[in-house]
Amino acid sequence: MSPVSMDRNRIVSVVTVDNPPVNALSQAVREGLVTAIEAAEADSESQAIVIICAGRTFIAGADIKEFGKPALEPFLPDVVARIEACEKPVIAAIHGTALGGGFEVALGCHYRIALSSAAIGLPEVNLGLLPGATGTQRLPRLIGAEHALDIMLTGKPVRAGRALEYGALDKVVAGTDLRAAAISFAEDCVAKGPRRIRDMTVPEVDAGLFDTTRKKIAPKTRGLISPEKIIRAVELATKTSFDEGCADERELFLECMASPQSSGLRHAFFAERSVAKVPGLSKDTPQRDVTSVAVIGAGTMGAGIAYNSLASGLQVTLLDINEEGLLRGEKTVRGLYEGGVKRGKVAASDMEAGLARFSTSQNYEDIADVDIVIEAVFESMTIKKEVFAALDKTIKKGAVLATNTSTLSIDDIAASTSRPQDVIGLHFFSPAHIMRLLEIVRGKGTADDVIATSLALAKRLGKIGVVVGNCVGFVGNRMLYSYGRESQLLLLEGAAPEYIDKVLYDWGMAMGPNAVGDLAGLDIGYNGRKERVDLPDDSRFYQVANVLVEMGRLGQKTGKGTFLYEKGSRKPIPDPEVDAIIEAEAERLGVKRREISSAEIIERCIYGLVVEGARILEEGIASRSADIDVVWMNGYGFPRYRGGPMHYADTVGLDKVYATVCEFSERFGPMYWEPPKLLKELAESGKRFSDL
Ligand code: T1G
Repeated sequence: MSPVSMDRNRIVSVVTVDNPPVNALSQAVREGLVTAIEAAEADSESQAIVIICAGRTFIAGADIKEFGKPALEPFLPDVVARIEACEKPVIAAIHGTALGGGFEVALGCHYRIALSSAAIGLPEVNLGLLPGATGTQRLPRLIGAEHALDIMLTGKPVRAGRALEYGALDKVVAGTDLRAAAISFAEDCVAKGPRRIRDMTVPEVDAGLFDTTRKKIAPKTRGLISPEKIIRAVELATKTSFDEGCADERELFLECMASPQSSGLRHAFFAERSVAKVPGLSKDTPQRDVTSVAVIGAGTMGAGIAYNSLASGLQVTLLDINEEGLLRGEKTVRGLYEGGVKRGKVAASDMEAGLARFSTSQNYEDIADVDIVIEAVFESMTIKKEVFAALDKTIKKGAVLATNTSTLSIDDIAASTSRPQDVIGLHFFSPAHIMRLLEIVRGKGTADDVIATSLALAKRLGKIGVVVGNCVGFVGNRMLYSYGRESQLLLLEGAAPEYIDKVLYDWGMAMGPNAVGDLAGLDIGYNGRKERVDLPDDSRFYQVANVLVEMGRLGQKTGKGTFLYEKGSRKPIPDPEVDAIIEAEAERLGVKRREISSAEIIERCIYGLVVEGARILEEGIASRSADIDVVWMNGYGFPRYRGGPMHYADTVGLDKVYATVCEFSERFGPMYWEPPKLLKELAESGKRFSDL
């Protein structure tokens, strides 16, 4: 049965697309649209055509699931052209989000009407692509090159009101009966007849616009290829005929589609949606109601979690037994709200409403009735056990008891309560109100409905919740130890801190490992290592960081760590004193120093992640390699266009990765580089992590 149907209401044919969940432009939808337009054109009773969608949104784009497979006719640009060529006026009736190819279909229509709650957008750049169904040629003709470039380069949706101002929409209606409004609008369009964007020319642009735009976006689009191609396509729209411009766009689009970057970004898109489907957890698992939260510990993390929960509409109590600490935490929450209002990100009314739901306390009796507790006290097992024992005595039965620990065992913490089924890890990443990743760590006894409740809470907090198993460091930090271990060893072996950071930054990491350490504070890792029961028997392990911490060089917060920092500046400055410290440590440890290539730095740090990721999969700590990718792209600044460490390894080819890991095992010893069995098996069978 075609996902496209048509009926007629007096002189207006209504074409309805119904292809849940988002009316993506699958082959059947594309074919159905052409068939419907041709039928309406042939219907002598019909004088105008409306294209509308069932479900929650207008067409949200091409069907990304079809990408990477042989393209099937009718191709989308041809569908759009066929709609535009129609002799009768065609009206796009938009609700929800008309995105990508969906908005390009609307641009092929002669007029566009939308609900005031709707939005339009061309987010292809987020997938490493560009609008490939003539959007780069039509939108500049309709609204001018400047706004068109902004919409395509940010990839952000534009709300209906603003789109109307730009001229991207012809009419915006309030209320919800879009069909009736569209039919009536279509009747008004009969006299006007078709208005084709292809017949327009791009309004005059300032000659410097394109180069100014290139300079403006360069810092953010580091390494990405599609933004430049978008600018090129729009530039051509101002210089060539519509058909020539469309031919150029097609070429540029196919170059993007074939790029590893687009493959990485498309993988990221689906991976971030698949994490919510936890193997073995039915999607109908009941959730516990969560309307009130208590956050224990008013430090940076606790205050960030409290603010994030308030901004998500929850009732929040921030609790700390230390009065001064509690006052500081309360001040931080208020400051985050005020900052948001000042930057125009938060409405003053939302701040008032949030603060009205906010309270502080110094005793557990006040939080006895909350639905969930999130503990964010000092990273010490002793303290956490005390807190959970106290919670067990006072918090109502059925409440979720969550810990924000970044590495400690959930099972050990749960053991200090009489209700391990209610205990779970909710590992937020600093700053807690900004970082999208939330590691949801299930203990041996954690109940399914507590996991389901945590996944729903993650979505409500605007986070990507990834369910992981309980081990030292869970998924993210466990892999960070391997990444950091290699970067620390490379220091001893002769690579300067600024060289390691530059190589990995240029490769795509958001920051180099040494700058990250100084930002977070070298003492965090140092104290974490003290709590670890699984440290390798290797005197070189993080030795440089240990020496720096013991000298009081903690990083930015003390003005120096691995790098120096001038007062008020975050810019890392290489410090010859640190070079001398590293050389002395290398000498003491008997480490021979040498010239180290950038390729070796990348392979040792990135394959260090991949090897640990493979072990994590073998142990079932993560259920899918895509989950590991989501963790590292959203918690550790791994470049999205490389799709995460496991997807990256798949694109390199596991046979090549395996061969390098074997070589490293020879050169540096099996302690760290013993190839995981899983990697060997996949490499030898020509498979990928994503095949698991
Ligand atoms: N293709 C296939 N599946 C899609 C899809 C798409 N375009 N968009 C969403 N889905 C699936 C998604 O995987 C999930 O599936 C379900 O729909 C709900 O999505 C030629 C080349 C529309 C704002 O980039 O931004 O057009 O997990 O969880 O939070 O120029 O989905 O349920 O099985 O995100 O309500 C351009 C991508 C494509 C829009 C809805 N369009 N989608 O958000 O739901 S390229 C996009 C979104 C293109 C043309 C080019 C969001 C949403 P499942 P969801 P949501």
